[in-house]
Amino acid sequence: MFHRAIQLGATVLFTLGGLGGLVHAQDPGSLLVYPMFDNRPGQFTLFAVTNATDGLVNGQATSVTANFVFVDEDCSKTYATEDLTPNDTYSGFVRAINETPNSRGYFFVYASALDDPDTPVVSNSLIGTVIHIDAFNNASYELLPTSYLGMGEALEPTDVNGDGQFGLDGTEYSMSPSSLMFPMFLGQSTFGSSTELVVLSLGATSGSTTVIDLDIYNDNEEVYSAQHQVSNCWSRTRLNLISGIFTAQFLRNFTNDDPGEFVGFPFIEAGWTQLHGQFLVDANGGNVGSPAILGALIRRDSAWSMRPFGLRENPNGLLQR
Ligand SMILES: [Ca+2]
Repeated sequence: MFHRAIQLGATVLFTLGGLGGLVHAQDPGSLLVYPMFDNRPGQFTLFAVTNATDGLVNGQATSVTANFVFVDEDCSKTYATEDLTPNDTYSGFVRAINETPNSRGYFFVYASALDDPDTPVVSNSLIGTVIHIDAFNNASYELLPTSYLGMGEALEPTDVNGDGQFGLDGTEYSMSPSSLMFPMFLGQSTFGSSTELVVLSLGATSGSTTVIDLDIYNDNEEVYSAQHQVSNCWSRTRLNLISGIFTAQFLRNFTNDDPGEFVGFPFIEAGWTQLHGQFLVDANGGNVGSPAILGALIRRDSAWSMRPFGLRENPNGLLQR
């Protein structure tokens, strides 16, 4: 039996900018970036992608091909496709369509013209989710993808500059968040965190290093700085290995924390954190400032996950097939 997945607060991503300044729940998109899959023994990732279209574009039904690109943590890739008629849903175990053993990382799904993966198109109708089952820790939790809007009219090709890459720059697809804001973390054990940070470095390639700045706040507005490095494309790291600032011992004994909080159980320490991609260096020494990152927090043993808030202000995102 598995615990019920509990999504704390941050399951709804609010977006600003490029959308007339309206604040609303995440829109269906033409490109969904899912934060994690895991094919290791005892790990089971269930996916879903749904073509939630109203069905009519210029009087024609909008069937598209959903193209899966699985990006392993070492940046190697595995591909799968499935045609989606209007209002079709496609779901199952990741390992049924990506048989690479022990592979883990992130994946994305983009809409293309029917049976033509080389022609990504605008079809802002894709919605999806992942449910991950961790049989080792008797846990399961949901991880929602980040939705990117295709820019332009329905079924128009999105690769405006013809470079074969997905520009998350506001001209091909909507932009990425400029920073990731997790509204809460709980103070971690000094001897081994139960909570892990997942980071996706969207522009990374094999051999690259992404340097991420963290602002870590206690529960009383005090802020501390830390840095985290992601090798290759994806990482999942225990918080206490990123910085001792995340530990309950540090927050309780070495900061001016609020003694009345955590409300109802002040022995627990809490804070919040904000991440920003500082730079990315690729294997050839190329350097990108403010690289686009996405992420999630996963608390392994008590089975919850948290996705960040963020404002759509980073035009540096690039995904490669
Ligand atoms: Ca492009």
